[in-house]
Amino acid sequence: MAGKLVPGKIDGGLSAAGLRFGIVVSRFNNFITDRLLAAAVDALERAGAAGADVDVVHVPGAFELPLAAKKLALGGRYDALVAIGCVLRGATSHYDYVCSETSRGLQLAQMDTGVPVIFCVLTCDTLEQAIDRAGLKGGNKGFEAGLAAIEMARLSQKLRGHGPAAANSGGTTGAATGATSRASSGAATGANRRKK
Ligand code: INI
Repeated sequence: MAGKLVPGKIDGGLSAAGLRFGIVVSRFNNFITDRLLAAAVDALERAGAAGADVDVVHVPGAFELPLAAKKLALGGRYDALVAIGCVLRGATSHYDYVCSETSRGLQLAQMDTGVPVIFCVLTCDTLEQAIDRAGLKGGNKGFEAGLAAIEMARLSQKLRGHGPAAANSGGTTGAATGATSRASSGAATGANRRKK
């Protein structure tokens, strides 16, 4: 019998149809962030997202991304968010503060709200490194971020049925709850479920 156990597999798909996305993008270094944004939108569109279901919000710099992302997440409209920025190292320690607070704030935004926030903030020593990651040598991190947003949105829909609250709510066992959740189509979006 040992070795016959096949674990249940839970993962997010890559269909964006019916999902809602918010993209927060910084104007600072917009030569780079515009390219990341275009690629993120391209990824969502190719995966089936509708134009009316994707909103883009601009902020001054990377440091402002977390607050805007958290406000969008709290609004309950979006299944996932993408935060886009580009921080380039300068001669002072300013870079370190902007990088650490931006990443920390974006992580807090998703952990506090439960809405996935994809980290698409380039932190580079040189402009050349950033250009490479915004469509040249290193591919485009914006496209990767768009795909990550779709996957995390879908995964979040599935995991909603796997938490302690779900296991305790219907008097069913965790396993039964999980099986029900796995069998569901996932058609109802997170945004719809969160609506009061
Ligand atoms: N913001 C960026 O997005 N990238 C940078 O490289 C950057 N640098 O180097 O200063 C930057 N600074 C601005 C910062 O994000 C805030 O907008 C500003 O401090 C106002 O709060």
